[in-house]
Amino acid sequence: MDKWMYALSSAETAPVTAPILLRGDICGNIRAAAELGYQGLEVHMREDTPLDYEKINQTAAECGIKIAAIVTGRLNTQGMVNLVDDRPYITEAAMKGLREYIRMAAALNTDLIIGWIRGRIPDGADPGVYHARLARNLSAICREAAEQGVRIFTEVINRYEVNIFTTAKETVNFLDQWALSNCFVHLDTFHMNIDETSPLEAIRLCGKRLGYFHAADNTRLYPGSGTLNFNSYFSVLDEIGYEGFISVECLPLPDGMTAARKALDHLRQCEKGIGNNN
Ligand code: LER
Ligand code: MN
Repeated sequence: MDKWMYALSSAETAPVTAPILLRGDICGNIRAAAELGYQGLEVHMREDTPLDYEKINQTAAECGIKIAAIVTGRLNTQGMVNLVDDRPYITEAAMKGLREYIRMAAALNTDLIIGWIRGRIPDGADPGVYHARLARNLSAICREAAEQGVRIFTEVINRYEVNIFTTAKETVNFLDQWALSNCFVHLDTFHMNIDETSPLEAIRLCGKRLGYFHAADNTRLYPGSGTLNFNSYFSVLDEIGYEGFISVECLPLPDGMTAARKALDHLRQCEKGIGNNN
């Protein structure tokens, strides 16, 4: 029996450059995830995707799979909206989209990931203005999500992709300062390896606020392909009593199925070695 539930990233369609392992419809991906030995499926999709909730929930129950989380990034990359924009109609559209995602997550009994949809602070602008705007919008989203039993996970992403929440410390301080109680930190080993002085201390700093965890190796290939020490990550996750998913979000190379298999083999081995490699 695994200590954590393992999930893998999926989307109906995605370019090969995206860290998505399974492509195709959700029910097919649920079956593929189960056959590969995973317990969860992370779904990257638009907020207006038509879904047959009954069929998805039934397929998931039959396969012993849980939808690990819904990722909202496409509302930003395709929908071109965000939570800190200077134009109110842009932030309002982002809020409207996130409310659709909350309804989806509630219907699939899962949680929501907020990453790129946060938006960027314009070069040279006063960060305080954008932080306050983000806090106000995130606070409303967190409250509305909580009313529907959905948690918000905000992902710490490297500085080349975002400029709000690039380290665990910045994120934890923000959640504390604005008392965002239904918002949890989401760490990603690939991003941590770029921007955290000590990834292990970053995990410790999050403690009980850690809600979700992405696993990829240093070049974003599957865990076990590179230099990251997943034994030590797992030892610290165990130390803080982490109970969320370990979700493999890596490049589909040499192909998605092979990467998914190699990732799970490696992570299970590392889980067995907890405490031996700190
Ligand atoms: C999403 O989880 C992520 O890590 C970002 O880099 C977007 O791919
Ligand atoms: Mn990630």
